Amino acid sequence: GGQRMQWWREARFGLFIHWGIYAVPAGVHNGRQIGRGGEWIMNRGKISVADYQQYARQFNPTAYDADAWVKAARDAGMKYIVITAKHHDGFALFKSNASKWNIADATPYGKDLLKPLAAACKKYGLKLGFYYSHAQDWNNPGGAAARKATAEGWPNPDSATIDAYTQANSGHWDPAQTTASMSDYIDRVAVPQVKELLTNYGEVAVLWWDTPTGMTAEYARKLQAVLALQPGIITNDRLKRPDFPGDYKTPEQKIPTAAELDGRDWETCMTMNGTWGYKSYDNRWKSTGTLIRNLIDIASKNGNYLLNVGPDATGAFPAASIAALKGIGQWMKINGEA
Ligand code: FUL
Repeated sequence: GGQRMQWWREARFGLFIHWGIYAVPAGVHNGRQIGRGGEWIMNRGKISVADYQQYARQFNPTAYDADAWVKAARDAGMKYIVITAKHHDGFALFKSNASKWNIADATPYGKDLLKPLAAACKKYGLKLGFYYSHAQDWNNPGGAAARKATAEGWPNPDSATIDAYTQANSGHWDPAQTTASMSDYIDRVAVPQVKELLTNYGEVAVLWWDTPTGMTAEYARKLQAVLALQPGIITNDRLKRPDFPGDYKTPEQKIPTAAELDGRDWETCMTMNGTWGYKSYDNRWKSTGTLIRNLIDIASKNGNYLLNVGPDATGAFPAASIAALKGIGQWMKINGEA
């Protein structure tokens, strides 16, 4: 859809936000640093459902200021925001009637986090998109669980050993995860939650699916049908591969070379340090100069740059992320943008 894609093609620069319960352990479980993305801690650390849900009792982001977040993005020259409405841990940042594992029902904070963000996006004129982990869900029974082989081999050296139980149960590590079928999970959790997201927050510009583990064409069709609730919405290419290509491709943590481009729209998503979800000890920050050069490289090849911030459990952006956004904004001003 050329018309639907127009704003996105002009946007060039957006803010990705990975935020959820994983910001509480912040990369450390039982005194052990768990490797790779902080948002994968439950899976990599094989944390039981009951233990992981304990962390929700400490998720009380009273410093959350949606207005300040969106203003920081706007001042950096960003035109849209994509936030993890639900990541692989299945936790919903919104009030949901399809699962109690959500911000309003499972945390002391007790209220929806996406409504203020939608209001701030409207105020500052940014488009709002929702990331939704439609297949993987490690808390709602029946959701899929991926165990990816890595360059270092199988199992991932960062994770606990893949034991016989996990081998025999499609990557799950806790019997609580398998008390429903994936089909039930799609019908009872994923489809109703996507309906909630596309009904309760005004205009939703992007649905950002992720990791199609265990997806069938039937599940994909059910989810795709819900998009009719937002006639102008666009989607990425991660609903199910390769038969549901969506509107644009999503190279992750890398910028395609000119030779790799194939005429399809694309968006590089990238972290500012080494993790999507907040980790207390990840200090591998890219310099502001690198981020600006990445943006130039991407824009020159007609792509978009979706740059990530992982807020902490209080609701604050890491100081280094705030500084980087400011630095990019200064460059934008000098160079006639924003
Ligand atoms: C990946 C996910 O598994 C990561 O946690 C992150 O959300 C990234 C953007 O996509 O596939």
